[in-house]
Amino acid sequence: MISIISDVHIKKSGDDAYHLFLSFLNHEKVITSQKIILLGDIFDLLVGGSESFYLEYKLIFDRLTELMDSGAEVHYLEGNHDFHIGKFLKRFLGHKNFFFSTGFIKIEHLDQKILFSHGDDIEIENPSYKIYSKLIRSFPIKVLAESIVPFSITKSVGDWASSRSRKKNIEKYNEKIELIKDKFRRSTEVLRVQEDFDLIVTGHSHVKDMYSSPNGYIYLNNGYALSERTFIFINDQHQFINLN
Ligand SMILES: [Mn+2]
Repeated sequence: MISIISDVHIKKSGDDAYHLFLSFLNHEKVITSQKIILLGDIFDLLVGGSESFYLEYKLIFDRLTELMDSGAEVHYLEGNHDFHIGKFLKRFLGHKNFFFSTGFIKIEHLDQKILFSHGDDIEIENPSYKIYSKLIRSFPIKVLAESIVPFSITKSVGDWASSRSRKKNIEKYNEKIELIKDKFRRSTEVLRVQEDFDLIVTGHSHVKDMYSSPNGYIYLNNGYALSERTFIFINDQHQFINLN
């Protein structure tokens, strides 16, 4: 059994998103899952990571550790709001059951090939985003984010950048939802030419979807967790599960 959530966008300890994420980590289906996939943009912090970040979200990191101690694998795929935190997560979640990835991953489950991607790395027709993403992930910025700049500064840079990004998102999501939905479906079709999978799960678009491709695979997207209040659960079937 696999439980997946993305696009929670926790901005600070104690906010609605924070509580939603904790209720996910305490859900009986998540507790009994062998794999828990955190599919990017769990945190709305753009860059960096430090001890202050750990202390602010201690309850979350302790809960993740408990789940891993009980045998669950936790896979963290970085999103476009929470990248550069790999080194930090490995330090604080340094656990044999913790796996971090900057790109998509493939998992075999009950004879099904499942591909998990945050979604920004497979999105077609977004050249300006690709340039921005490449720049922001470049080596000097990574070094700054991970080691030199203190938490308070990375946090305000992160706040500034994510408020800019939100503004862009409003423009972006003012396009018809159906256009976004269609674009992400087509993105999975394009990826399918190179990659083999029976099921593909992404986030990032903030548009919930369950789509059966004529090419013989299924695409799932949980949407924006805070408004959908669901997560994806996969056993021999796949479904959206409500969070309270
Ligand atoms: Mn995203």
